[in-house]
Amino acid sequence: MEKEIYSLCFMCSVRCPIKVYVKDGQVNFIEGNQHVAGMEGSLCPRGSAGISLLYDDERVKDPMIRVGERGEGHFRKVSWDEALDYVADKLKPIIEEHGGHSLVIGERTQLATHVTKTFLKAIKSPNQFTHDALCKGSVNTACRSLFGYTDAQMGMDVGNTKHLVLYGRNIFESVQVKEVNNLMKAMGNGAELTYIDPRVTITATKARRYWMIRPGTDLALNYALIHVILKERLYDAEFVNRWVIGLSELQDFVNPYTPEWAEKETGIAAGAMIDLARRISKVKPNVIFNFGYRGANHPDEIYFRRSIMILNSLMGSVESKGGFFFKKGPGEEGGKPARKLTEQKFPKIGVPRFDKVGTPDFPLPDPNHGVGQMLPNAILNEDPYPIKALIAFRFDPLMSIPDTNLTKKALEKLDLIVSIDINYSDIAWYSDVILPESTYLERTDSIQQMNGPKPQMFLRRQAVPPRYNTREGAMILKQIADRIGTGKYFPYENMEDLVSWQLEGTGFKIDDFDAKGFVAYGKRKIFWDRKDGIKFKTPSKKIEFKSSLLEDAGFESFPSYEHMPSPPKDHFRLVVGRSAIHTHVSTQNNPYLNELCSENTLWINSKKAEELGISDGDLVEIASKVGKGTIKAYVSDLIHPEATFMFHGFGHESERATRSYQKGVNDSLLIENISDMIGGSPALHQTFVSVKPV
Ligand SMILES: Nc1nc2c(c(=O)[nH]1)N[C@H]1C(S)=C(S)[C@@H](COP(=O)(O)OP(=O)(O)OC[C@H]3O[C@@H](n4cnc5c(=O)[nH]c(N)nc54)[C@H](O)[C@@H]3O)O[C@H]1N2
Ligand SMILES: Nc1nc2c(c(=O)[nH]1)N[C@H]1C(S)=C(S)[C@@H](COP(=O)(O)OP(=O)(O)OC[C@H]3O[C@@H](n4cnc5c(=O)[nH]c(N)nc54)[C@H](O)[C@@H]3O)O[C@H]1N2
Ligand code: SF4
Ligand SMILES: [Mo]
Repeated sequence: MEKEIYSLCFMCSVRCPIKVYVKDGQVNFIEGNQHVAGMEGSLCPRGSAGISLLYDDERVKDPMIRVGERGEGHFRKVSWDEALDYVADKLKPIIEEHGGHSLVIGERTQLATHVTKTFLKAIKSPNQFTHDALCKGSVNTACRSLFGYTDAQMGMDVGNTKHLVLYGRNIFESVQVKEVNNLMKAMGNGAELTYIDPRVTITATKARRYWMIRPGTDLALNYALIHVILKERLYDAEFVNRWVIGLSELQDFVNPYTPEWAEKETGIAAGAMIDLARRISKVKPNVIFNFGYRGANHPDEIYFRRSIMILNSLMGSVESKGGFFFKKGPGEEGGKPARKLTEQKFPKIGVPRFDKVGTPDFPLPDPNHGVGQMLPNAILNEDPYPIKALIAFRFDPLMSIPDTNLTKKALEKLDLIVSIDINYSDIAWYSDVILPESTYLERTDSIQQMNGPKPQMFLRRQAVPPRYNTREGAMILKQIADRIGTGKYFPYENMEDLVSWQLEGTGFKIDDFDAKGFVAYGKRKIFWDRKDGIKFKTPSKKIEFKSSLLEDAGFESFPSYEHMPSPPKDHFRLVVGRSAIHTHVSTQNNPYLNELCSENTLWINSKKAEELGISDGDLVEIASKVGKGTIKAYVSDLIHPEATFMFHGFGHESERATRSYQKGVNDSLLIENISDMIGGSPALHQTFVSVKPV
């Protein structure tokens, strides 16, 4: 028997639309959904390795309860009832004695996020956090400070752009399939690519212009670009006059930041910056300065992300073809979005979040996501109150929060740690209870509301039944809620029920997704009128260069640039990033992907390596203030002498994941837990490390 099912990939959280081919109950092929523009049937290597995840016999097959000490890795296989009863019996007294807020749930934003939030709201806990701040918290805050929208509410029309500037946004390795295809289409039509990175990535090799910037100095570069654009009046005057507040303040501010000044800071020739400003302004407004995710990550990151979006605003590339746009929801077509469990009425929550987001101590990060890297110190200092339990749901705090030793010390204090995972991740290995989720090919999930130029809804559909004794996350949380007395907030018995409940009032039914894997509210692409129709959500209804969000909270809109120090002698600035073959910390044990890339190496500039007596392939010791490790050196001219680079996600400690166990080094062991305390991102590239031969 053969069948074809439209679904959503989850080898990473981009959730590309896919088509799954099933023969005699086995998945034998997965490809991109041909009906979705930009997918063109393609998948990235990780998406294609979904089959290898499904058939991996090292994933968690049954609910497990720890028997030895935490981290020893001794577990007892138990039934679902026993595991769920165990968790509920531990949680009930914790909630009674310390309040619902003593439970934190950390998750990667996902389709079940509305279920997680509901679980916590029902017990009066504000303490759900997502990966968002760890990934791009300051991008989110920067966008809200300028436009009143989060970055997630904005999109980029890459396929029609004429010039794309990327600050370490390594599109051809840190992949989103549609974006890669759209960029290739645009480049085929003559679009120009400018790429800036202290390291030569694959994206660098495809760019028309590549600058090996001194690490951490992108903000200086941007101030110089703004300087030239304003001085030479290269901006879109009509757009700026209509929509921008604070142009003259910006003009005064960037006056001292000349290209010659920036050359000294960045190492990029002044003439090259002037040339870029002139060239790009010729094709405005069909240009994009990409606000990115990672790249330069420092305590002043919010100002860097703001500078990128200020450049776009000066180019008028907001709500323009080949520029940025605001994602349009079903309301624009007279439709209704899928319902979420969070729309129910809940008891009032009377305490601040564990990370203090939304209080005067940490006013600006997005409270819908929180700031995960605050968790270790919140637990250790019992500030603002004691935290007793953690559920890690598709999130690994040991590898994804900087300073693993600190995180471990904090987790030791907890009375209960539960993981909802598919793999023996490091956090699963360290947990008291592991509740195994079915993989994305084995489960139906909540609706994906996809706003964009065309509002749509997508559905992840079960392609094959679970191979092992696993369940869907939304069912697992409901079954715990049933046991702690909050089951009434979960009005479903299975995933089809939940999806049907979500679709009520939208005019669509679950079967409507059969034909193409998605439903659309309308046919047209919606762009607002750039002259008069853009609905900015700032208090002034304009683009706020001079930001009320920042200034009302006591921060400056334009603080002076602070020089980025070079590392001390024999030290480097540690910078990290993703491999094209792996997803963060999730896929290192995947049989196919492990075969392609099983460990990380440490990139070191050839001249520096020679000074230190290090040759390519040598084992070296890398050490920071907070940790150290041993790793193979990759000696090359392709990296700036001040930087040393490694892929994130390696160096797993979980012995049950035998292919990834102790392969390479975990970057979180080395990186200090420092944050941008305005925007919310971790300053992942603020740590200096020493490197020496072993
Ligand atoms: N040191 C350091 N820290 C970082 C970064 C860095 O570069 N360096 N990058 C940051 C960024 S950009 C991000 S986005 C975050 C990502 O942080 P995470 O979300 O923690 O990373 P992932 O690898 O996406 O997923 C983590 C867990 O999800 C599990 N998982 C995968 N699929 C499923 C599933 O279907 N169901 C369930 N229940 N579990 C599943 C995996 O086994 C893994 O344990 O990390 C951030 N933290
Ligand atoms: N294959 C793959 N693709 C992914 C993911 C994945 O895990 N694997 N994850 C997805 C997610 S959640 C995210 S957030 C994105 C991340 O996508 P990107 O933001 O492209 O992230 P990274 O791979 O971390 O690449 C960061 C780059 O910044 C460079 N860099 C370091 N310091 C500086 C600096 O000071 N200035 C500049 N200009 N560059 C610097 C690094 O050398 C590195 O090449 O990728 C997404 N796509
Ligand atoms: S980018 Fe790759 S791994 Fe991520 S969802 Fe798309 S196909 Fe899957
Ligand atoms: Mo991310």
